[in-house]
Amino acid sequence: MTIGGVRCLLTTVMLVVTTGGLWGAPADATVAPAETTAVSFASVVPAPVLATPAGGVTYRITATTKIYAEPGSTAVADIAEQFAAVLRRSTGYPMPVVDAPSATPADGIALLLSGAPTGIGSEGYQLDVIDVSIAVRANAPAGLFAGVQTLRQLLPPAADSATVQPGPWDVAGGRIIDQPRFAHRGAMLDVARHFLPMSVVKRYIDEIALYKVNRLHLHLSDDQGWRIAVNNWPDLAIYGGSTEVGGGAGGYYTQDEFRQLVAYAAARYVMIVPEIDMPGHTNAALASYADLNCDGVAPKLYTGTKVGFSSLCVGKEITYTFIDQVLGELAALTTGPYLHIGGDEASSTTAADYATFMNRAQQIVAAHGKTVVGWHDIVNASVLPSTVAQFWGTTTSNAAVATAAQHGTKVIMSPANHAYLDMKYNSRTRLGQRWAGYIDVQDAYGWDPGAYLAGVGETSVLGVEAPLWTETIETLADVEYMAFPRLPAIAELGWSPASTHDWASFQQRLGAQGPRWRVMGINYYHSTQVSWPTGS
Ligand code: TNX
Repeated sequence: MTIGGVRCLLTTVMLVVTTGGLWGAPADATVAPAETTAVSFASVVPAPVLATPAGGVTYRITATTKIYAEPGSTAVADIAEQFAAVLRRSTGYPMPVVDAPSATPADGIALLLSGAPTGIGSEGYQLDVIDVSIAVRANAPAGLFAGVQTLRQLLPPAADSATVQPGPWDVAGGRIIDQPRFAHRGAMLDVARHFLPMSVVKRYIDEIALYKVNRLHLHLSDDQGWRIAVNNWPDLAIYGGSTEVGGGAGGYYTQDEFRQLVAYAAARYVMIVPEIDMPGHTNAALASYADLNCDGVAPKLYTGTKVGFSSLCVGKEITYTFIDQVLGELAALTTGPYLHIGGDEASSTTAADYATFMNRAQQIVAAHGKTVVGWHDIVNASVLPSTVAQFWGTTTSNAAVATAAQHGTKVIMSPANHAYLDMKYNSRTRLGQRWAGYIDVQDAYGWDPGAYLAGVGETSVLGVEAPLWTETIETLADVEYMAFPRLPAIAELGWSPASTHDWASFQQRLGAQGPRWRVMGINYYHSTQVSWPTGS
């Protein structure tokens, strides 16, 4: 793929943006030249399977442009409305969403569930930009959503502004045919160490969806806090959720709020994977209910950052009543197939107790009709055939994980020294930790999920995930600073064919995202490894 430069259309015009709200840029931001220029067809992240620019062809969105949606599909109408909402804010145009006619529309932007190659599956899409129209075609709504994310990147970055901009709104012509390499392209937010409010989680969902990330794993409990209301065990949230690292006020999601998050994510083709970490990382639960402790004595709430000191009481029957009720309520709240039961760093649980506990916990998840995900330590128990192991190690070989993979266990790849968004970029990074090493963008990008862990080949890999642990992370700005630009690197490893892997190309394409992030008010880290356009 060749990387085209951007054409400067409005180099002399500086526009003042005054924005606020979800996508708001800082009030004093000015739109720099790079934000008002046409975007090269070859600056898409993640890299598409096949991109064929049509030189000299341009489609222009105008005040009369319509969005045509596949008739009879509320899912497609919803995708069209979301796209229209983005464009209405920045263009000021009405952008009506109407039913597509039976023949291919001769104008406007069409989102169609017909005419896509069958081989691209349910998340693939075909995007055709010609001088008079744009068509996104897919076999299922998820593919149309992915295609629209690509189309958003082909628009001038100012199209993501929260206030009306002058345009013009040109899209370079050509064809993209695209589909994901892996089914699981995840991000993880630890809302336990520091509680993150609904608004932050929603904004992060918006941001990850732009890069075709389709899973948000929420780490809902840990030693420092319990973040989801459980009707049968109300003190978990009320007391166990009442603090966080550093002793702040903490917080928790009500069940209604959690359902809202699940629906908000689903509308952006992101599946929520909730985690209740066990048998370790459970001080907040143990502090909330004395009966859960082997000695019947509740420990104090904990606001430090140590790991590995707590354990549920493996020998007590109430432990299993507890996890059955907690996981039962969580299963009912979650539309996706997965419940993550943690299982990492259980250093206060004996190996035998760990296996006993994790075996029973897996059966309980199965009884609630869900599939288990666990941190890769779970392979030390007897994994169910469907159990998914999430690798978080820092080595390229792990005998137990390889043996499990040979027996059919699927693995999510989150190697801490490449995929952990809470690691510092370098010694000068204020936020984050360094136990897995410094991770600048090239380290985040420089590995192959399908050939990384010895004995765990492409077909054993369900996908990738970028966890953001929050011992040092407190605000949306902190989350964004650590996730951008590394999250898009992990997203590309999950989506793009291995054959597109190329640092020189990637860092150029990543740089092209900078002006858009600036317009959107994303607080990203300006890594010196990336060529950011002037003004971003
Ligand atoms: C290890 S990795 C953890 C978390 C910490 C993280 C900090 C894993 C499964 N557990 O408990 O938050 O390191 O980087």
